[in-house]
Amino acid sequence: MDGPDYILSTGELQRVVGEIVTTTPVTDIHTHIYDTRFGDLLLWGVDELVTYHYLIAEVMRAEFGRTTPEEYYAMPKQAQADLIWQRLFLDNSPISEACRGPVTVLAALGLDIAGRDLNTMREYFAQRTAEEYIDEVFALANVKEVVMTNDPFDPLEAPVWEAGGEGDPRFKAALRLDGLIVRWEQTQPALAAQGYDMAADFSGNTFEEIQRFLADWKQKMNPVYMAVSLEESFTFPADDSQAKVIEGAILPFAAREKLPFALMIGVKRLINPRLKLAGDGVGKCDIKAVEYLCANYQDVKFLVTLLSKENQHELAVAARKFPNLMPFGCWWFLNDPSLIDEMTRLRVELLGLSFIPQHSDARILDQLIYKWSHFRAILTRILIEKYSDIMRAGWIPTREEMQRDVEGLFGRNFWEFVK
Ligand code: FIX
Ligand code: ZN
Repeated sequence: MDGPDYILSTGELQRVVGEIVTTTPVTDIHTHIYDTRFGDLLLWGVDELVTYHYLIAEVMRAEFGRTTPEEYYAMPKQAQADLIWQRLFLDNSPISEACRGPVTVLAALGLDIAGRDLNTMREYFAQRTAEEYIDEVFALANVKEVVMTNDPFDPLEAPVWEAGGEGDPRFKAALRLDGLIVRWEQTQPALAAQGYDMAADFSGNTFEEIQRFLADWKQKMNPVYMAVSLEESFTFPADDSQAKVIEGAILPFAAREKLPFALMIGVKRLINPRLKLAGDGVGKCDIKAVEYLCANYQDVKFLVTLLSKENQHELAVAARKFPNLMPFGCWWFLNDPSLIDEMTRLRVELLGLSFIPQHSDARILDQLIYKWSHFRAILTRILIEKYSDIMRAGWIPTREEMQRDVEGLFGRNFWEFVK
């Protein structure tokens, strides 16, 4: 009978870790992609890939003094892509992470990136349907399933949920509540008009009625968690409307329904409004709000990702204190190789394997390919180093143990946390 498959040499370790990380499918716990029943909300193809809002911010720098944001946004989509391709890929080498992404994707699809001709690449996408391209991208990215960002206040998305029906089982729902929590003053009148007995000042049955709204949308979406993006200025407890909605309705609902609550904190919304979706900035948040929530609501499970590099060490330390706190991902402005490397090492050293190392935040389907291949390369290097450290002391990991570890990072930690 075969004994354990011990890893006995550095070369073998490098090969085996690389194989495991490459071949283990991923659950991507936060994205902005959709299954095909949501129609045009699903973005895919080279023109969407190249006009991703990260690249809009970068082309506005290259175009400073030549093209204004208003002029850019007035262009047709293909003209926007042509401008970005010319300025960020042809006039300058595409070495920023946001530029490198499309290069990785187009190469993975087998397209002629040496030719660098955008129109030739467009022909490839013109021949595909969304359904078959989803299969192709999920296979190339080795992604098993994704969690969407589902907004009950989105006029294009809400009717799809109201219509009911089954979606693609690879696409799980997340109930996104920025409209309720962050924009209470604008949203409350609309919900009252829908028949929810809610008052702007939270009097009467307002908190019960907010929970009825949550229950209605939990029924429609069957979400794996609730989520909100909060600015860097978020404090809790507090006397503002977002803290009241969270304390009076979200937390009791989360505890009663055993539905985790994802806190995404640190954005500075629209520091440059002219850039629209590309106009958000970042700020260090007050970790005391996260510590207070985890300490005082220990029957609620908090998935937490923070946007500022400066918050990462204190988030990992807080996670050591609160088992109901699950740090996840290298979010947005942190999704860059140097910061992913720093954050992931920090988390392994402080939390072992008890965290969720990455999510893609993909807004365009194709991005799954690069966001996961870039991350896998970094994780491989880190795991080789960490396994080597214990091997030098004589602790020899088996292949099965490493496979178990990576399956935890790539999905089991999430599913066990949210169940
Ligand atoms: O709040 C969020 O879900 C953010 O991820 C987005 O608003 C942001 O635009 C993004 O896509 C970052 O990657
Ligand atoms: Zn996001």
